[in-house]
Amino acid sequence: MILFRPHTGLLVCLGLVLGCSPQNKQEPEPPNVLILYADDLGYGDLSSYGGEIRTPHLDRLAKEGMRFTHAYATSATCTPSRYGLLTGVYPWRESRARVLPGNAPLIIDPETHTLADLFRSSGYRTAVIGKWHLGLGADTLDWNGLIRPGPNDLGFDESFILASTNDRVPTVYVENDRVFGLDPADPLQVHYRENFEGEPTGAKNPELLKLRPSHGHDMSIHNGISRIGYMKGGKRALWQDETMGDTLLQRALGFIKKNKANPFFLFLSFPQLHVPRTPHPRFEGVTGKGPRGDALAEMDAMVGAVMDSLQAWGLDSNTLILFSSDNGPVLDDGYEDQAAELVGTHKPAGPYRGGKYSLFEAGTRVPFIAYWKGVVPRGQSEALISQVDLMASLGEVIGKPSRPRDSEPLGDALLGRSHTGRKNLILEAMGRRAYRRGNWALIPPYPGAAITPWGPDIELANGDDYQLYDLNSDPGQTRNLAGTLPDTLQILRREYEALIN
Ligand code: NG6
Ligand code: CA
Repeated sequence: MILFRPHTGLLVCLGLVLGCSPQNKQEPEPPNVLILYADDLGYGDLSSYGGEIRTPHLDRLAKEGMRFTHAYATSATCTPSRYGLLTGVYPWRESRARVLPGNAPLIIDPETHTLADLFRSSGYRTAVIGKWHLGLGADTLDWNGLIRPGPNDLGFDESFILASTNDRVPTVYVENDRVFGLDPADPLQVHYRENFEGEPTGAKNPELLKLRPSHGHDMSIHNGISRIGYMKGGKRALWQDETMGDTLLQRALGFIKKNKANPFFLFLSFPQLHVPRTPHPRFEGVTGKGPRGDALAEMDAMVGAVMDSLQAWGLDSNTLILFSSDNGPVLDDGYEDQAAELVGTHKPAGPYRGGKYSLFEAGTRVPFIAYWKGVVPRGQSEALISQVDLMASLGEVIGKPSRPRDSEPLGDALLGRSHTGRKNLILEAMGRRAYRRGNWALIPPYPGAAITPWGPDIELANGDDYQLYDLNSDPGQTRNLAGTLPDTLQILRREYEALIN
């Protein structure tokens, strides 16, 4: 049971946590909510989750807040995970929720009640800053005009976003439905099948590259890095990869500062650790693990700067911070940045098998931290929770009930007051699904390659037969019990079929 309930849009007694009795109506403000969302960060990447790279700021959140060990992204890739997080609906219900090209239309219907709508309708100012990757515009999209629908049609009052990913064109920021910094005299053109005449590409002009692709990523070149897709023009608007962290941090702090005196919801969606990994030069070499490690150090420093500012502005005891990642880890995701060569004994996936793209645990089992000074107790929670639950759960926390189709109200678990999570969960990876219930992981048979047929060498969990794993005794999913436990297999299959149909 959540302890909050709304009164004229605000909250009532925090009960035991603040030491007041239910009769004693001390009335704290509803929390600001900050979702810090990493890209391609694995379960084992943070030092607080066993990693070797120093992440002191995120570790502080984990140590002083609730560190979840059984939390999941809804998918093993980005677009579907973000879809699940923002809508509270499993992404496998939406056929367009797959890794999108940079010129794809928006895949969330503006009529949908989103996480941002939830906050906005409760009187919060809302913003998304950073990676978007849910599509923009409708069928025809002119990058030189108003780019709608977009985040501002989905409940965000403000947006400053990467149009798609940092490895896809166009390499520009979009601020409130317009390409940021665009010179109308130099229009921006984007195409995903054909190059524009006379424009260099990574494939034809490797001499122009400072970072070489290892697979794909050999089309238009910007800043010495070739990307996915073709673009032309818009020169003044093109971002600088190395200052992206600083730019986004500055935007995030600006938004928070502006809203110091009123409730706010910020979805700060980091481009880090996605390829191309281009940390600012002041982070180059700090981890000894190459750009992937250094990008993580940079993101951690950004989190530190946000925390410091919250404290300086007196907002740290009034802000719920949630940190997680959109999918599991990948080393070589398309550029020769030495991620695999330099990883050493650091285990980005922790004890889990697979990685980004995989139906094995490492695809979707991600770090998840809840921090709210003075409210969320310190500790560790084994509650089973998915990012799809954030809508219903945060609805409880701010006293605004909301029940999208797949979102479970786990507000008490989210705030560390209960360690009971959901009973079961459907996971998704590149159009395939798996079932998780308690300690059981069920993976239906899928034809196809065992290992990513392109570069990253990740086990996808495809196979001819059902796979059944006991994650308690075998977190690394090495012993398939489907043959030895036919009754359990039957029961789980039936549950799974009922849930997906
Ligand atoms: C893949 C890209 C990969 C990454 C991924 C999306 C190639 C060969 N690989 O298609 O580099 O961009 O899409 O990542 O192009 S995600 O985190 O946004 O889902
Ligand atoms: Ca991702």
